[in-house]
Amino acid sequence: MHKYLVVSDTHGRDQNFYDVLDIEEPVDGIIHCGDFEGSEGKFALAANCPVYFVSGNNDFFSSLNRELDFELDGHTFFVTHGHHFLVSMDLENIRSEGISRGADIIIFGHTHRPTAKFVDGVYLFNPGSLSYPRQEGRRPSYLLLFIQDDGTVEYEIKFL
Ligand SMILES: [Mn+2]
Repeated sequence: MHKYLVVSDTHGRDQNFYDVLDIEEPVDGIIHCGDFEGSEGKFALAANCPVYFVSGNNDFFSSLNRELDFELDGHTFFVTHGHHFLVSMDLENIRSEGISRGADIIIFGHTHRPTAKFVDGVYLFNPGSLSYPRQEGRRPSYLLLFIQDDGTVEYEIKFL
């Protein structure tokens, strides 16, 4: 079983990221869906595992990719911040883009609201924001992704 930490939208307010690392390590990978505002290098250094980081709409000078496609544990991932796919409106654009890339796990941020959906064989995950949550109750949120040895996906949205 592999455990992945999924976070987003830290916006330069970084302590919650380090707190979550303390709580959740060891993890097999960290996915950050963008809007670091300058902390991506520090986060990569703090991680003791592979990192999958993309830039967000507030990462103006970042050299990170805006999108990542990769394979992990028999699944095809598509990770992007989401603003180019208007994820604040609905998830159809990002879903169809991910499917066209062969992804079955699509991960994004930007809305600062945690989401987890599984529709027609495709997962859509948004960990929410660790720094500026906007959902009801406004607790900083993140997502854990567990992939079993047989490929089974499990997940948990957690709050600080
Ligand atoms: Mn943001």
